[in-house]
Amino acid sequence: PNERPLIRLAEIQEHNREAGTFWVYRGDRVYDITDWVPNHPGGEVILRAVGGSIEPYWNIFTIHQNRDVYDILEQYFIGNIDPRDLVDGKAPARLVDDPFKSDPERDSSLMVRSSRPCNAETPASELGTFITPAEKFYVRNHLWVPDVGDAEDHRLTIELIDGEEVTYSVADLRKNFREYNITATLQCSGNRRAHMTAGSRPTNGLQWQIGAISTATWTGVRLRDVLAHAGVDLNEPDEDIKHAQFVGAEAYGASISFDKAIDRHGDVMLVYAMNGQALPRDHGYPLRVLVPGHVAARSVKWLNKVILSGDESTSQWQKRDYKCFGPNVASHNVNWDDAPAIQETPVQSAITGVRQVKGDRLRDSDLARVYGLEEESVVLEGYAFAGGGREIIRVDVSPDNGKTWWQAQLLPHDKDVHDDNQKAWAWKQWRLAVPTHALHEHFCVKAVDESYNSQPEQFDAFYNFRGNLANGWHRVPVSSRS
Ligand code: MTE
Ligand code: MO
Repeated sequence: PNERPLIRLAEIQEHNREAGTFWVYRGDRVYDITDWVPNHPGGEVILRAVGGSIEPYWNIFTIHQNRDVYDILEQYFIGNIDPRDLVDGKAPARLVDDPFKSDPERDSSLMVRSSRPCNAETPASELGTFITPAEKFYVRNHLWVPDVGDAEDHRLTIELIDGEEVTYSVADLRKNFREYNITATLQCSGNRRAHMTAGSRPTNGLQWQIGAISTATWTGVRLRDVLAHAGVDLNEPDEDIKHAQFVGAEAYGASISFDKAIDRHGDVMLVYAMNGQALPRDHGYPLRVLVPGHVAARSVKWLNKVILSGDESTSQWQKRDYKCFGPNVASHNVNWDDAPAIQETPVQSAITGVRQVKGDRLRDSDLARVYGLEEESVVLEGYAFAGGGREIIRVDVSPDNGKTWWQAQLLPHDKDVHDDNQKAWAWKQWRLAVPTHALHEHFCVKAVDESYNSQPEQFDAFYNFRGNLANGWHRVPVSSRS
């Protein structure tokens, strides 16, 4: 028997974020979620949905499409929508306030994979320089760019394990802590996903080519220094602290191990500048955490909270999306809790340019001296990178689809940017000239890091349905030279 009342849409709309009680609907069912709001793991972003349908938001925050979440919602059921307000049995989709309307303008040379949210890769022509100009740096936004107003008004809150909070402005960070510059590469876990799809089977996610990776010099203060100031004993920290969670202003969140957060050689930073300029809005203005050597998903932008905790971040980007499973696992049979979140990343490399060079131009070049080349050659260029601060020690290139291999020349830039104690947080640029007669069918590249890790030849054996960490040999047809 349906003893619950029928509720008009207009009444639901009155229980919006200005009201004292918050209602939402899903299908034709209405819920009073007032008591749930303070417990919502994603925080206050839930208030965007109140007074209307929850569904447009669950299509963005897909972690909610899950039995446990449906069950929580059902506890707050208060009635059904009056059939007079239904069209074909459903409430009309309401117009949601456009959260993307204050997104910044972007450089037109970026290769856009999706525009709302903005996901755009660095063009190959810009991947050949060691430092990526900020406006060419790839953009990976899961949601909108939050409008945080002035840097002066922004606050970073550190929540300690006992729940106590300490708050800093960006000016406090600049004034009270030693400033550092770190040159570090950020790589999205989906970089080269399109190659996994092409080399094996379809994968879920943005089909990035080789440009979801870029390098910048970041300026800021060390997270460990700020944590010490906030009251954490770095020598004998509380045993209960296992993770440092990061919360972004638009609702994105992720976490890293507490060990990495306070590692003297981990170089985790709170950064406010990129390549000597204020952080651009797309890259986290006014404050971002930089977690060098980890997948870029952990370098949370628009940072407003650090939580020291016994638990990982509860966000979908920690608990779900950024994990790898065996080739037999698919979205219908995955158990997300079976795999750890991706943190440090494996070895990666790519060919970013292929140029035909005539012998006379080559004769006096350093390449000719290294390789003794006089005849017509093809010059290949690219990048190589490994996570965990592991240095790239070698890049091998094959001009004949993997039969014979040549060693590329590693360009020396990064020697200038880090002192001897610092780990290798930045990619290496490499170059190789190959005589035209040696070419056959496909060029391939693979790199080797200081632990002698390298890259798999094919994609099938490590295919994962989310297409993460796609680092099979990068192959380019010999015919692509220009
Ligand atoms: N931080 C917030 N707040 N929101 C986001 O969507 N995306 C993450 C990470 N930090 C993201 C975020 C992911 S998956 C990547 S790859 C990097 O930011 C991208 O950083 P970039 O846009 O500066 O290149
Ligand atoms: Mo990413």
